[in-house]
Parts: sequence; C-alpha cells; structure tokens
Amino acid sequence: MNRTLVIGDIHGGLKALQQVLERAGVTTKDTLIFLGDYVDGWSESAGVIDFLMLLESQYKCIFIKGNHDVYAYNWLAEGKATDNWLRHGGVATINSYKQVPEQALITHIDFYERLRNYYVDVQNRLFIHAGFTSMHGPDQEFHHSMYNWDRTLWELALTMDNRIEQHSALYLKRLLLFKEIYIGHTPTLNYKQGTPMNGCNVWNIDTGAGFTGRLSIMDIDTKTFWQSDPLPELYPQEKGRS
Ligand SMILES: [Mn+2]
Repeated sequence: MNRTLVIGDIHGGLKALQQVLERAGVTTKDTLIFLGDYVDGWSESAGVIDFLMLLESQYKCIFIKGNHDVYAYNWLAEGKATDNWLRHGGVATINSYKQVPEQALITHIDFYERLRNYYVDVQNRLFIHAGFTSMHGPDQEFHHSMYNWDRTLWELALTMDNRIEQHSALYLKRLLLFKEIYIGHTPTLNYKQGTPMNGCNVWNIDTGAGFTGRLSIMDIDTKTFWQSDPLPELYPQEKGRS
C-alpha cells in the first residue's frame, strides 16, 4: 500500500510530529508531504528541522515552504528579525537555535532553501502552504508571497454557494485547475473545528498545532486522518503561539 500522507503546520511541536507518524504507522512505502510552517511556536523548532532532515534521508518526502519558514530563514541566513516575526513565535525559534552548533547551521539554511513553493503530483493534486491568486494557476502567480500568505483561496472555497455548478461563470476558476488542493496556514480552530476541513476541492490540514489544537496527518486517498495529543498537553510549561 503506497499511501500519500499530508502533514499540517507543525510550529515547533516535535513531540506531536513524532506522535502522528507513529499513529499513522508510516512506512518507507509512504510519501510524506509536509505543508509548511515547521517553526515558530513550541520550543523545538530547530529540533523539528533536524528531524525533518532525518526523515528526508529515510522516507520519500516533499517539503512545502510556509510563511514562518521564510521568517526563520531570513533570520538564519541574513540576520533579519522583524517585530512581527518576534511577536508570532520568532522568539521561541531563536531560543531553539541556541542548542544548534554553529557548523550545523549551514545544513539548516540549505534545508530552508530547498523548500518548495508548491508541488503538483501525478494525479494533479496541488500541495501549497496557503494558496494562489491567479486564475491561470500558481505558476502564473504575480505575487510570489501569496504561495505562503494567501487566504482568499481557502475563504472562497469554504464559502462558495454550493448551488454554483462547475461550468458556471460564477465558479471560482482557480479550483478547476486541480483535482484537489491541500493547504495549511489557516487554523481550523478559527472555525471552531479540531479536525481537517474541506471546502469544494480544497482540504485544510492545519488543525491548530501552533495554538491549542492537535497536529494532523491525512491519507489523502481515503481521507483517513490521525492526530497528536493537543499541543498544550505535550508542552505543559509553554504557551505556543497562544
Ligand atoms: Mn501556520
């Protein structure tokens, strides 16, 4: 059984990542697609990156770039730390890097540089952290920061009137380009949901692991999913991004 498993926003919660891989019974036949935001939140951001690099050496992995990964990269590679980043989990990431030896930093920087803006598989399923705005698809995106910042794709997919048919001029054109679209970025907790959410052909796998939620991993062919314990239970002394 060759499964394709997608993993939502991790935000420094290494214990949650290890839990979901175990609960899903991941094997080397599986393909693991990580939707980004590996850092900023719980205390193990640098540890998450180390663990992802280890996974990469043992499993088929695809790593998508999240907006928080861009922040962390800008700090690591260029020394840039914006107030906005420091307020949204950056401090925890900086602290986690105090334990990383200087000579290992280059492998981390190299990892961030290899993250993909998006990935399309052989079944025409799109994997992207946030979204895209061009009706012609992500490869025609005018504003590349939309790959890891956009929320309109999800908001529109979630709220589009289900009476609008696909051939209608009113149908959201972006959704017609792919069989399915898998995203993170917007915690389902914002909608008082603790499990992956679906709107049209878009699946949101970010179940709020950076906040009070759990980390989720989903088998995209069967839509079966597994979850970690709630992150505040795994890191009881910490606040995460809350
Ligand atoms: Mn996130």
